[in-house]
Amino acid sequence: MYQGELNFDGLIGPTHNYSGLSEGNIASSKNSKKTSNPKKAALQGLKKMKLLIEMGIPQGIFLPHERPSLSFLRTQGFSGSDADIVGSAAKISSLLLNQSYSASSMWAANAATFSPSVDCQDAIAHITPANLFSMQHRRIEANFTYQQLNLIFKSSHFKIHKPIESTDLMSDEGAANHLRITNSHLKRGIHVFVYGRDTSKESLNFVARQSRAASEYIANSHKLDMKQTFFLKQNMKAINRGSFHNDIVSLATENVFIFHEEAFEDSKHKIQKIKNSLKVQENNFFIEISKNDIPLDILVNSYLLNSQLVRNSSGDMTFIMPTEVNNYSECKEWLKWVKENTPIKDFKYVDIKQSMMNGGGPACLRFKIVVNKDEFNNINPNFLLNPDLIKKLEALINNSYRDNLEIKDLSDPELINESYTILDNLTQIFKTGSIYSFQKE
Ligand code: SUG
Repeated sequence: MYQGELNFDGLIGPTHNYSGLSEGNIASSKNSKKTSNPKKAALQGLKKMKLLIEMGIPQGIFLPHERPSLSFLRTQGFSGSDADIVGSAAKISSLLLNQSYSASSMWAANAATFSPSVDCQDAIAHITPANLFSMQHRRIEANFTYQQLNLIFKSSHFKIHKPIESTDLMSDEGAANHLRITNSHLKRGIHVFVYGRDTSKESLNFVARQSRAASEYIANSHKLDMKQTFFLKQNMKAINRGSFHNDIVSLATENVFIFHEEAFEDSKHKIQKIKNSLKVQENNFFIEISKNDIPLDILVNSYLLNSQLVRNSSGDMTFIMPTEVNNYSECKEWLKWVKENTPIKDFKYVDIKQSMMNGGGPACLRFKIVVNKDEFNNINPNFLLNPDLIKKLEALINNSYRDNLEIKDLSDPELINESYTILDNLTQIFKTGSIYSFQKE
């Protein structure tokens, strides 16, 4: 019987590719049109999940979404057989075709926002799927995410909300812009929602994806205590330098909150307000990274803070970072200081380069929740990794995923069936019945 932190990672789907769809995401633009390796990507993701299990932290998994999304292409005016739809999209709009093929549901931190029952006034855990309004290729994730959350979390113990109705002013990117600080996972905590904009007009080079109104809507519908809930604005400089989500410049686990000096607007004042609201002051570690120690650009390029910080079995904390962090002496210097001065004593590095090349680090790949024993028992066990499931997934990935996918391959009609066959196999492994639309037709 388990209680505490539990992560759901998105299983990387067979159409993982680099088509440069995310403006403002530096890695996605830089690697646009490069050849991807879906097999390597999925195995790298799975290896990270196995690491968490080895550390005694149970690991959940989300299935990939149906890609290509022919229903999306149909809404864009394409019709006929599956091959006709892809064929005419390839001729008329490669952008729409690429959007329909994106494997972006792997970044589960953008799947939804979670509030643990201990913090909600109705004592039930709340989950709201993100509408991902800002990016067309991600907006099409919301409905399937909602369906999948309902398959995994029993309604007696978890309230799954519908995604917020998509409008420009209600744009929501999920847990990537939400932090929770608490003395221990199952004690009451405070919530920090980080938004990019509060009007539709901001003078930015890139879109500010999270709107304040959406964050407020979630805090209210999750029945959080507003005295323990804060709304912080992202610093425009951070967005302009490539921090398209806040989880690239700050993170929090239990009593440790790490943030860059330039992560938030009006930072000193806002952080002081959060500190003042904490009931037990002395046990908290508010760690500010100064721009002199690590400039914003290095923080964004290294993805140092897009890491998983977890309580380990010895009671200290383990920091699970992307291997890219090793390329930056500034990060290594700062990590030395961290080890000497904070509860973070153990460092682990994961190779998830295939995801990193699209701007997704360790923290992007997981949806973090906190459950008590009763709630843990009300999660569908078919979605929790175990040695047998790992073996089956590794076999499927090794036997059926491509190790080379170029953008031009997305117009190959063979890829439609190939992808759907893999998804069909996954539904058999996970015993879900028919959940994809191609299985229902
Ligand atoms: O939304 N990349 C994702 C990366 C998401 C990272 N998530 C967090 N920071 N939590 C995004 O920008 C790239 C897709 C492409 O270019 O094909 C992409 O969608």
